[in-house]
Amino acid sequence: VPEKAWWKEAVVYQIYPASFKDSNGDGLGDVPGIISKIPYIKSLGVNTIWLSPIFASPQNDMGYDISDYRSIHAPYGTVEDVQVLIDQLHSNDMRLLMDLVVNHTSDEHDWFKESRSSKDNPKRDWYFWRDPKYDSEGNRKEPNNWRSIFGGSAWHFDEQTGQYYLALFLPSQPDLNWSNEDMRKASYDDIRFWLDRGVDGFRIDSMNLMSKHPDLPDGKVVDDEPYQSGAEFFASGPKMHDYIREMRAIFDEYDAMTVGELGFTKDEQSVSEYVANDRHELNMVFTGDIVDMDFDPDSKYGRDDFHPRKIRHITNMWQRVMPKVNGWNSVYLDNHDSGRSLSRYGSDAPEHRSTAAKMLATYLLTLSGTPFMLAGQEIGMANLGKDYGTEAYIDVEGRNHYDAVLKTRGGDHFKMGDVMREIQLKSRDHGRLPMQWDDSANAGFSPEGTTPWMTVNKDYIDWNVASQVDDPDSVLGYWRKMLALRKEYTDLFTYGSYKPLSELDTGEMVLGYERESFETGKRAVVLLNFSDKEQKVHVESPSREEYEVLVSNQENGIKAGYVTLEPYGAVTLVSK
Ligand code: TEU
Repeated sequence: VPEKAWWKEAVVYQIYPASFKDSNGDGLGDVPGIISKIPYIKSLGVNTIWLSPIFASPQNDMGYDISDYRSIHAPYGTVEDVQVLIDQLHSNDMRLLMDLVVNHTSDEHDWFKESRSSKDNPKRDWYFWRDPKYDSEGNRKEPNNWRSIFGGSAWHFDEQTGQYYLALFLPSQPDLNWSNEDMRKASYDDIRFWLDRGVDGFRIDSMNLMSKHPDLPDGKVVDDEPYQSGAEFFASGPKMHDYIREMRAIFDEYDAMTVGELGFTKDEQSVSEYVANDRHELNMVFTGDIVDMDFDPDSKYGRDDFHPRKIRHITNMWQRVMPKVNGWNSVYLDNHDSGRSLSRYGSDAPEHRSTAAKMLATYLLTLSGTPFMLAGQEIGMANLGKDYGTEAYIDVEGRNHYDAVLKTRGGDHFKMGDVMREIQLKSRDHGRLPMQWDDSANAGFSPEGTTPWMTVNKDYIDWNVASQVDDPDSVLGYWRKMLALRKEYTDLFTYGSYKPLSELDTGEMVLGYERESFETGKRAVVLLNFSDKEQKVHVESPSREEYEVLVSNQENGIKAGYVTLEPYGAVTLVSK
C-alpha cells in the first residue's frame, strides 16, 4: 500500500509562459496573465502548476537557455510578480513547480562569460573545455564525435582560448560540469533562492544528462554520419545518483517535490533507481517512452506510427514496476516538446476529436501516479492543420531538422513531403500554440491588434474555453468531471492496485485495466478504445451485474458481459 503524500495527490497543469495569457499586448504571455487565470485553473480541479522557464534568457531555446536564474525574463514580469503568483496560489490551496534547468546555462550567463574568458579563470572548470584533436592532414577536429540533440557537433570552438566547449543542445547552451563542487554549490544557492520564496518543487530539465562519463569517449558509430549520438556516455552517467541525492537533501528541508526529465534511459532497472522510495532521490520522473511512441528509435522525426500495443506495453510496465520498488511516477501524454497527443495517439478529425480528447483524459486520470496535463488539453487543443506551411513552424529543433534534410535533397522543398508529415505530427510548435480562450481576435490570448509571438491555430473559432466552459458535455466538462472523480476516489485511482486486462479479452486496439482500492476493496474497470473503429470487449471478471458505469464518453453500448466501445470510446465501470 503506497504511503500518502501531497505530491502523489497533485494534479499538475503545465503552462508554457509565452503561450498562456498576454496581459499587456506585447504578443507574449506573462506572469500577470497567469495570475489572472488562477480562478479558471482552480475551477478545473487541478491543484498544482508547472511553469516552463520564466527566467532571464536570450530565448534561443524559449527560456531553456538561462542567463540569470534569479531574475525573470522582462516581458514575463518580475520576481515580485512571481511572488504574487506563489502567494495567490498558496492562498487557493494550490502549488507551484518551476523548471530547474541546470544541465546547461545560456552562453550569456555570467558563469559562462567568466569561464570562457581565460584558461585559468576560476570558473573555467564549471563547463567542459577540451583541446582540439587533429586528423592526419592536420585539420582541427572536435574532441569527440558526440552529436548535439539539436543537430551538428556538440562541440564548439572558441577562438579566444583555442579550446572547444561542450553543448548538448544549442551552441548557446553550454553544458555545466557537475563534477565541479563550486559549480554545484552555486546552483544550490539559486535553488534555495526560489525555495525560500515558497516554490513547492521543480521539474528538473534534462535531469539525467548532468553526469557524463569522465573521459568523454567517442560515441558508438552506427552510420557514416560525422557525428554520432554518444548518449551512452552522457546520459545517466556514473555520478548521477550522487548529484541527485545531494540535491534531495535541500528539497527535503522544504518538503519540495521533484520530477526529473529522463531522456535516453528507459529500462525498468535504471528508471527505478531514480524513484524507488528508499533510495531517496526523485519523487517521480518523466520517462520519455510515452511521448516517443511515434518516433523512430533513432530519430524523433523518423516515422514509426503509433499503435495501441505501445501504450499498453508502457502503461503496464510502469504501473507494475512502481509498486514493486515502492516508487512513484508521473502520468502524462503531452508537454511542450512535441505534437499534441490528441493528434498523434487519438484523432483530431472533426468526427472524433471530442470523443478522443475525453478518452485520453480518462487514461490520464484513472492511473496511479501524478497526472501532468498541458494547458489546452482540457479543451481538446490539437496540432496545427495540414494547410499550414513551413513558415508556421518556428521552433529551432524542427527547423534544424528540416534544413538539414533539405540540404541533402538539393534544396528542393517539393521533395520534403515526408519530412513535413512528421513535423505536422511532432514539431514542438504544436505543444506551444497560444491558449485558445474564446473566439475573439487572437483567440483571446493577446489583445486585438497585437501579433502573438507564434501562430494562433485558426481552429480556435470552434475550439476555445468560452464555448465549453458552461457545457457539461464538452471536453472541458468531461475533464472537470474526471478531475472531481479522481479526487473523490483517490484511494482507487491514485493509490489503488493495477491489473492489466488481457489483450485476448480487449482486442489489440483497446487498452483495459482494473484498479482496486486497498482501503475499500472497490474496483474499477477502465476500457479505452485507441482506434477509429467500434470494438467489442468481453468483460468477464467479475460479472457485469456487479458493476455500474462511473463515467463514459459514449451513451450506450454496455450490455451484460460485453462493452461495445465506439470509436475512441472510453468506459469506466466501478463495482457497486
Ligand atoms: O528537453 C530535453 C530533451 O531531451 C529534448 O531534446 C527533447 O527530447 C526534445 O525536445 C523532444 O523533441 C528539455 C526541454 O524540455 C526542452 O524544451 C529543451 O529544449 C531542452 O531540455 C534543453 O533545455
